[in-house]
Amino acid sequence: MLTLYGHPISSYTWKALIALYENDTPFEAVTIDQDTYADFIALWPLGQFPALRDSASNAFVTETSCIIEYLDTRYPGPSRFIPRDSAEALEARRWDRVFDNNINTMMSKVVVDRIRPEGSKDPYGVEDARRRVRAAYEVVERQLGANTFIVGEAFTLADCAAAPALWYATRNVPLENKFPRIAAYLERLISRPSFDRVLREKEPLFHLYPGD
Ligand SMILES: N[C@@H](CCC(=O)N[C@@H](CS)C(=O)NCC(=O)O)C(=O)O
Repeated sequence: MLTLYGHPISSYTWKALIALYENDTPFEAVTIDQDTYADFIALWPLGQFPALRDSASNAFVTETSCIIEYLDTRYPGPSRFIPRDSAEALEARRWDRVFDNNINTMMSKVVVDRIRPEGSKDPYGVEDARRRVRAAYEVVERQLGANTFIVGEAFTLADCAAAPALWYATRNVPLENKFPRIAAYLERLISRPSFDRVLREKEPLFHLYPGD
């Protein structure tokens, strides 16, 4: 049995959920909250989520990119997240890093700053994070070209990363009509059944998200 430890409004949890939903992979979800946090820290002292436990192999996998590769290897389904061609696989892994490092994590800096106590806010760090997200929009817009998904016509690991990263980032660092390919790509991701399911399930909890 697979167990996913995560949180319903966490962007990285969404990334792993998209991969699980793509192939209808059975799993149970454990929400990390005040009641479960101590148990989770005992399992994974770094405290970052999501994490995947597989009781069949006794594996405990962290880092969403590794969780998705694990699913692709151990629980393959119709959606293959790592392309078979090694050059295409490299591109999928590369764009996965761009969405995580330059958009998702930067966007989190902008959002987390809103709930920091007065006196510990970091306006310089927030402005730098916004600048990095805008720079990433430039490269993603260029990369998309006529592609349906970020590395071509197939939905890959990198699109699992892109969906929550762009969904949250565009609410915090708007596209301002400058990135029409990203806007259209995000619409394609939103209409993908796996991501549509994540959004419909989590919508009742969106009010927990620290908005402007
Ligand atoms: N590189 C990690 C990032 C995971 C991450 O930053 N998760 C956030 C939740 S969306 C988190 O754990 N935040 C709490 C913390 O960093 O302590 C991954 O891909 O899994």
